Amino acid sequence: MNRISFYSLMIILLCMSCAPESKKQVIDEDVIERSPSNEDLVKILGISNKDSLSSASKRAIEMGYAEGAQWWTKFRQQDLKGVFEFEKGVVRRDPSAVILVNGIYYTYYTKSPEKSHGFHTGDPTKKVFPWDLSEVWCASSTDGITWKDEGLSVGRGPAGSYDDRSVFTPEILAHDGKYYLVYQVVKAPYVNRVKNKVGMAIADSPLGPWKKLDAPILAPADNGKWLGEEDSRFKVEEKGDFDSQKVHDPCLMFYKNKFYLYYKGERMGEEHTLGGREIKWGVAIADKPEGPYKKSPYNPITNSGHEVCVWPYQGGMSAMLTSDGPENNTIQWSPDGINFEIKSHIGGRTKPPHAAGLVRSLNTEAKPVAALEWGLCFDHKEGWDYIKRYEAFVEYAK
Ligand code: AAL
Repeated sequence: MNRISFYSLMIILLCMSCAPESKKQVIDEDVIERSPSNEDLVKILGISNKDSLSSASKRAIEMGYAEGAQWWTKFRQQDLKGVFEFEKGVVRRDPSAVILVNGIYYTYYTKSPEKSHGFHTGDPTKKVFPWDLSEVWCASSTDGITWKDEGLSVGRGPAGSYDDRSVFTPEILAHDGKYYLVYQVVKAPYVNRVKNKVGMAIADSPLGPWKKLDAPILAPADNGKWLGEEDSRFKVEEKGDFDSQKVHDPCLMFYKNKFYLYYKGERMGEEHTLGGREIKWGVAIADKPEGPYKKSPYNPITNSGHEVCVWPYQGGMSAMLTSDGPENNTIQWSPDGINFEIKSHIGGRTKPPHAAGLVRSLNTEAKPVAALEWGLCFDHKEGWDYIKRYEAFVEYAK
């Protein structure tokens, strides 16, 4: 039963408790036409008395909590071998999707040496975050377990360029014989108030050589206003749009004959709401992979999430939202790549992976969450980020 019919049923149930006898019969017939029946629904949800619905029971009806588990799954994670074996002294994180080319899997990831020191050292050359002073590197594998170092894909630009400080958090799209890497870029100095943009590099082979575009393909909204000169990203006169400071975690998809660049927005003056950090996703769409990208008028397209994770399913787009916001740890689906609805809640014991890099060669149409069968993610150990493998291990509901 879809969400709308659940919602209608809730209204009907509420009306029934106060409807006169003659009207009840009409409503009952209406309910019988929509299955499950009123009585079945109450049983499915384990509600003791249909005439005394608690707030939780009303919400269960409204939100469709009795729907099947076909969008729900658990995850387990394992350490990898080769270049992705845990290594102290090197940051490896935010793996891209995994693409399969001529029988070999390729992934791209953020790599940087040494620990970060935060923003208060007084030395602008010091690394501020684990992803500062980073580059995009490549690894390959034939079995998804042992990964071989394929070296640097995209490095930082020369001093004064838009990506002279850090290039990181890549995603990959293989399309029409070409390879498109999209990634975050930061121009020095890396201060709290720095704006983060998205860059692109293109190659004819997964191993490059990669050619960067002359300018970023996506920038933050320019409608926020900082308050004063102190380097605090929380002090603002105006917060601006959801993506007024940073456009992050780009993920490029070829969809409906266009190029959909999904991304995470971070806002100037970010606050906490009932869901935690104010983090939302947007999408920008172009006719050609190089752009120009136009932000959707429907942005933001999520209320929550962190690293972007999307895959096609039945003509629409699915998404796994983790970490932040009131809808964190949910799997969602939209018929049009824009209007997402919650399909399952995967918090608690399901252990959703961080920064999931999906395997693009999996048959995403096999089941709602078939795209999540295995992939890459990252974790922290002894103060260092390293790349791991995740697997979805629950048999999907029949
Ligand atoms: C990640 C991503 C982006 C952020 C940082 C590195 O998990 O959201 O890439 O900038 O954290």
